[in-house]
Amino acid sequence: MPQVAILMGSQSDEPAMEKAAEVLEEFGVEYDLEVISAHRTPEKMVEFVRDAPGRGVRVFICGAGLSAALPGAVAAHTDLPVIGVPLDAALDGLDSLLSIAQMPPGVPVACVGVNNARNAAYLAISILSLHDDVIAESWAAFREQQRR
Ligand code: RP5
Repeated sequence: MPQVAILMGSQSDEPAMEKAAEVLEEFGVEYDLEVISAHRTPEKMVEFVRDAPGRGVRVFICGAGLSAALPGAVAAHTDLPVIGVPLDAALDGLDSLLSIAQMPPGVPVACVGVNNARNAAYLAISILSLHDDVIAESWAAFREQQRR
């Protein structure tokens, strides 16, 4: 069962967002990976987000460039944690960074650095580790390795 859903606004985002998938694979965490756009396929987005918890999804990772509405739009349709990855499609990604970070109070999106899909996956793993002893052990070992 996928515990994480990796969504991206366009096929052109895939090279950057595959990094999140690589990290999840390293930790043995199953994931869905879908191209879904808040602007181009809004109905598909709502359907996917509403069905995701029933399939086991506990955390969303959403990457988008330009106006980068996807993470916020996903957060509008779920109570689960949403991690946004601003992607550099223009303006060095500053447009996406501000769009994703500046959510209204009460509809939070955790925003990682520009193109930093790896950190989004690490954050998802740290969230999952709160209720999964196997993931918690791998996460602690990884952090310890970083310290050494
Ligand atoms: C955003 O527009 C996507 O997330 C992508 O980063 C950017 C460009 O999309 P394409 O024109 O390459 O499909 O919605």
